[in-house]
Amino acid sequence: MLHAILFDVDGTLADTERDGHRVAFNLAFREAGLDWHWDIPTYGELLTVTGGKERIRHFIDTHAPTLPAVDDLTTWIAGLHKAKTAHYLELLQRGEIPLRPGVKRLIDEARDAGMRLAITTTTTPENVTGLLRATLGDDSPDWFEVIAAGDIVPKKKPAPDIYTWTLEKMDLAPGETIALEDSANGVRSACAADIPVLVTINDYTAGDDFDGAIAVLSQLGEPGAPAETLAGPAPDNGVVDLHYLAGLMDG
Ligand code: XBP
Ligand code: MG
Repeated sequence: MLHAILFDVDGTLADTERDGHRVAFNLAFREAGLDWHWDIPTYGELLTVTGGKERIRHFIDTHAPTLPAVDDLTTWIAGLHKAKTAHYLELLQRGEIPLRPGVKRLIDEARDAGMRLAITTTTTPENVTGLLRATLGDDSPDWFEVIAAGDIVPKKKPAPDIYTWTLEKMDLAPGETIALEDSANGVRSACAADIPVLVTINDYTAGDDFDGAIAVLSQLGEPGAPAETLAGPAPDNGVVDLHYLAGLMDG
């Protein structure tokens, strides 16, 4: 029986990565006087590492970019990442990042039905509330019983920790929930927590391995603009709704 929907954020609620996070990272690099630039394909490769601070460190380790003399790399990365978050929040406030098709419709339907909602993401908490406020209104963060985000758990996706943390907070069993994800790391994280997972792909994740997901769709779909089903059961008329999600749970 489905009691709660657990939403990933980046790539799932909105296409935040290419025109949001990536742009914000580059603005922070320039501001810090670094000659680093993450173009679209490079950022796609870096996305295999979740978490912005972890991604910067991975870039340093793998690309050996010019680095200023710093006392403590961890502290320096944290400062650079803080500047990136400020730029990202500005992009959100300018309304530059819309929700993906079907997201608002499904959230509205779920709220009307009294379904419990949560956010389960590796991104920084302010980024979640910023996106929700900019797209769904000031009170929308309160619609989510739990916003599990960022460094709340030490191990980010693909580790199961953020999902198990959410289940504990909500006092739910994995089989009473469904996760909505967009990436292989997200699917691995949800599956490792035994949570059924539905995937909506995007340009960066279309080639990912979604082994373990119950269904893979192009998007959640809207009446008249159906989602394409890439694996698993197809929703009626290409529109993901509560009836479809409940059916996925029944197998
Ligand atoms: C999202 C992430 C995040 C964002 C950047 O993954 O990996 O790191 O790219 O956000 P998911 P921060 O969609 O699986 O949650 O810079 O705030 O980490
Ligand atoms: Mg994601």
